[in-house]
Amino acid sequence: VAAALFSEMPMPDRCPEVKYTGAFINNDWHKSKTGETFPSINPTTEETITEVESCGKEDIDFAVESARRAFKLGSPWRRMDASDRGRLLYRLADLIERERVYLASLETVDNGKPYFMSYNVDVPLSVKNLRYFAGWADKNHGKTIPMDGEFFTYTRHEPVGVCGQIIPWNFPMLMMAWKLGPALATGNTVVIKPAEQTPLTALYVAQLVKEAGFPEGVVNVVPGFGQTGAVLANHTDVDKVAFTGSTEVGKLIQQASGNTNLKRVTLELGGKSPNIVLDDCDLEYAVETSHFGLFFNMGQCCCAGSRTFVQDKIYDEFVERSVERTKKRTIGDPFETKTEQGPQISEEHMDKILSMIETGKEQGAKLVVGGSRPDGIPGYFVQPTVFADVQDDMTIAREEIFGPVQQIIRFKDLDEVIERANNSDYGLAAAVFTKDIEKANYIVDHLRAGTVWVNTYNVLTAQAPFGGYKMSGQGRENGEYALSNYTEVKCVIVKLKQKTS
Ligand code: TXE
Repeated sequence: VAAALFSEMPMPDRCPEVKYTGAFINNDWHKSKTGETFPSINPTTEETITEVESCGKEDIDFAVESARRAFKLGSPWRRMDASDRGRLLYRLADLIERERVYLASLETVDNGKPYFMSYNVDVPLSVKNLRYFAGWADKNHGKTIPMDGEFFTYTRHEPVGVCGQIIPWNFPMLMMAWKLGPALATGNTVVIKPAEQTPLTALYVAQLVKEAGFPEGVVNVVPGFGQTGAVLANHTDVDKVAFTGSTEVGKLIQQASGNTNLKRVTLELGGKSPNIVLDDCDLEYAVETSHFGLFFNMGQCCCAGSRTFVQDKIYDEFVERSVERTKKRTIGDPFETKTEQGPQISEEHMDKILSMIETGKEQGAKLVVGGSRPDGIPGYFVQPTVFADVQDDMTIAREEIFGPVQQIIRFKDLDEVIERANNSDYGLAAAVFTKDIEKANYIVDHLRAGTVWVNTYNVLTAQAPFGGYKMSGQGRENGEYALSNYTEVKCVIVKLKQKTS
């Protein structure tokens, strides 16, 4: 498959011109009222790509006012047929597809992820997500209810209102699509704050929103730091906040809601996902898929399989083969098609990963490959790293590293591994590798995680729900389940003279 994709992939634009760096409010570009800018840095070269407007409270107020106006009863957006909302989303998807090479190139420059992935994963999955939710726009209907008494009762699925959407840097475009799709399909208006590390594709997509024909104020994109997100989370005229990011900030978002207007909150937070490899698995496949499950996107995935539990009998061979595979992992210029791993998102994040590696060594885990920055190249790179003999209570087995660092942990039997896998504050994803369907079902049923993969990993599509148990979040994104995060249910009860069955 990879070879086929390579041959069809057009050449990237290694220096994509950056066209939009302002705040997109009311379908227009604005300078920040703070008068400040911040640099967006290319993590491969450590150079500044461009300066971006750094928005503050006044800018958020302006964006929220615009979104509120667009949501007013009688506005073009509120009067629009649901099928036309869908049509606009389809058009936005088409425009993103038209700009596929440019957007994939810009994502790679701003984020550092391999162009092969931006082009074949991030951009097409964003397009598919918007198309999936476009299809829902005129299908998310209420019910009529056979209520006791002389009444005609029905429900309406109404939009929640003005939605603040705060997104991270690991999949900048895709996270924007995950947020925009269900919100717009169900008739909300949005104010999006992209991550400060990766604002550029979100700003370009904002211009495409305008070109697609969305009315003024329906989508607003406001670049800025965490404090700007905090203003949105605390804003009393925002009806809902959807957040993807750290568990630490997720708690602040929840508190902000409680301290202000009890706005609706959905959260997609961190994870420490168990990947359980049984001794009857297809070993070669399990090694390769577990490698992918951890190292994909430089390990910067909330659902990364960052606790690889391997059964006793195959443990040593699994470690040996994982080390061999990891040594072959190609790292370097993300525009080279052979590159599997680009740089981490920032210097700060690289330092955090390196310090976690030190903690792993200090606490007695066995470093079997990698462990430092590669020599002789600029950029925030971390060598692909594997730890063996990891114990459950070690920091590297408990806390999210969010980097290319695999922890391989030994276990003996099923009940033991289930208990250890569930012994975590997180519950985002999990996986099991086995040829025995009974064992697979048993493990699946006992794991406390929002997604469980069987003999696969990192399979995420627009149609299937995604979200966390426990401290990994609240609510579900994607699939039909996402719609309820963006709708209020209104129950209408009409007095009848006489009911008829
Ligand atoms: O996340 P933050 P950071 C995890 C991962 C990573 C760690 C820290 O473990 O190492 O979080 O990453 C905005 N109010 N994930 O510091 O700070 C911020 O501007 C409102 C998991 O980058 O949570 C950005 O837009 N918003 C994850 C977004 O929140 C605030 C993806 C995420 O940043 C804010 C990223 C505040 N007080 C990191 N402070 C996943 N679940 O996929 C920051 N922000």
